[in-house]
Order: sequence, then C-alpha cells, then structure tokens
Amino acid sequence: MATVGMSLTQFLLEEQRNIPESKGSFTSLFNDLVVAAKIISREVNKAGLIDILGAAGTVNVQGEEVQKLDILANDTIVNTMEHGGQLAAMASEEVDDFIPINKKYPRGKYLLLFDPLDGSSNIDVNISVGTIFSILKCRTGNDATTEDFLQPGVQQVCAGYILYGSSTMFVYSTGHGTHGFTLDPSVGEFLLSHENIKIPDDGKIYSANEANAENWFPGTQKYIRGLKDRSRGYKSRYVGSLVSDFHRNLLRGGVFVYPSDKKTKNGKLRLLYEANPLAMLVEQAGGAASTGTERILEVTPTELHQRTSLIIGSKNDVKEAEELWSEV
Ligand code: AHM
Ligand code: MG
Repeated sequence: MATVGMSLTQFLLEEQRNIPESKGSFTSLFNDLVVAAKIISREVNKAGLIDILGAAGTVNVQGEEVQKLDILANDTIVNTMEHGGQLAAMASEEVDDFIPINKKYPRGKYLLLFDPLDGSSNIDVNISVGTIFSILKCRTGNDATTEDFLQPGVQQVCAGYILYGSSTMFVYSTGHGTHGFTLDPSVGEFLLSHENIKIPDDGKIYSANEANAENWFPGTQKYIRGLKDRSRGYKSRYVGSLVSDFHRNLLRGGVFVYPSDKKTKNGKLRLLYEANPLAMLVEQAGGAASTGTERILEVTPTELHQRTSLIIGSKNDVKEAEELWSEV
C-alpha cells in the first residue's frame, strides 16, 4: 500500500523496482510524458485568456475540424518526447502517418500512441478534455514501420489518460492495477489520490449519444431501452468528452456505449488511441471493454486510424450489452 500523496514519479519508481528486467528506460519515458501532461494542463487552463481557442482552419485524417489546442497538445507531446532516446516512433490521432523520431536524437524500443486532446470540440465551452496514451514495444527493434503499431491491445505495456477537469488527473496502468494522481499546482507534482481503482461490477449510469438512436442496430436499441426501465434506477450522463465520461463511470460504475451503427459501420472512436488504452485501464480496474462481439484488447488492428464500436465500463453492464448486441 503506497502513501496517499506520494508523487507519481516515486510511485512509478517503486512499481518498476518490483520488475526485475526493468532497466529504467520506461521510467525515463514516463517522466517525459508527465512533463508533457503538465505543460498541456497549463495551456488548457488558460485557454480562455489567450488566443488558443477555436478552430485551426484545417481538418485531420478523420475529416474532423482541428482545434488550435489539438495542435498545441500534439506538438507539446512530440517535442517533449522525441529527444528522450526511449521511443522508436510515435503515432497521433491528429497525424496521418506515424511520426518518426527526428534523426538528431537516439531511438529506443518503445512506441507511443496518443490522442493529444480528446473531446477538443468541448474546449471552447470550458468542458473537461483529456489526453489518452498507449505504450507498446516495437517488436522489430528501433526502426519502426506502420506494422509495428498494429498490435492488439493486450500487448500494451502501459496505458493512461490525463484529464484536464476541475483538477488535472493522471490515471495509468502498467498492468499492475489502475492508479490515479491529482496535480497539486502548488508543488507542480501529480500526487497519489486514487490507488488501485476498482470499478463497481454493476453501474447505475449509461453514457451514449442518443441522437444516434435511430441509426442504432436493434440489439443496441433493445439494450438501451432496457436500461430505461425505471425500476432499474439508471441515469443517463453524456459529456461528449470520452475521457470525462469514462473517468466518471470508472469511479462511480456505469457503461459508455459508442456503437457501430447503420451510418457509421465501424463506429466513431479510434481503436489504437482511445479504445485500447481505456480498455486496459478498465480491465485493470475489474471492468470490461467490448466491441459488442469481441474483447477490445484482442482485436488485431489493420490500420493506424482504425475505428471501432465501443462498450466499456462495469463488468456486468458490458456483459448485458454483449448478450443483446447481435439481436436483430
Ligand atoms: P475527438 O478525439 O476528436 O475529440 O473525438 C472523440 C469524441 C469523444 O471524446 C466523445 O466520446 C465522442 O467523440 C463524442 O462524439 P459525438 O459528438 O458523436 O457524441
Ligand atoms: Mg478522441
């Protein structure tokens, strides 16, 4: 049992000491990520004060409007991470191809995949957004190709998110439980606030964009209709920032559903940057994540920007959804 208030760096060092083969390169990579998180947090917090709100005037590979803060968060991560010597390459939701490490810097064995600012369409209205990340080992050494990124989520060595909310939180897992840290601005450190998070097996919250209900397949419609049975006591909560909806459900219990439907055959959310990292975190907390028919972490990706149907949260809620999913 660690001490509440222990810093994220100390906590990780202790965790890594228990892994005999750990040589410190992961810890060093992780520390750079913590610095990037603090920089983005600072910028997000002053979003209303300086000229970083609004659209950048471009669209990303997904055809979505890019926000200025998306670019700022993306560049902060790339610039902070590329010179550490631990990464073979990176991949970002906002960048078409993978991002090689600048030749000026040494390369390492890890791959970093990230959604720099999830929920960024919410930023102009002061709603919580977040950064989601996933770390893999580059199986072919340090000369990465796209194929190296296409590993099922079970291969992740670490996953996490930083939530820029009423406080900034860093939640991560290296496969030894899911732990949460809160940024104490007075000392500039993430301090342990939520050790070994456990999601309740049954939730009372469901999160879905019900404006899409008309396009849902019958199984999804039946599942959500069932949750509306007043005797079951469910509430509907949907922020529209995946990290925020996920974080609330992780702590309180509940299920987040963004299914594939008649219009978006492959779903909306991205497997590598969003679904896989959150699936690792939820499983480490005792929950589950599914496409409706398959465990998210076992899906073998075929494309960097692959989308997926996602049902994620409390174990029994996800199970119930899976049972109804294929009904026609
Ligand atoms: P983003 O990564 O471009 O911000 O998009 C993902 C977001 C999620 O945060 C959120 O859960 C979802 O899109 C909301 O989609 P919708 O507006 O269709 O409900
Ligand atoms: Mg996103």
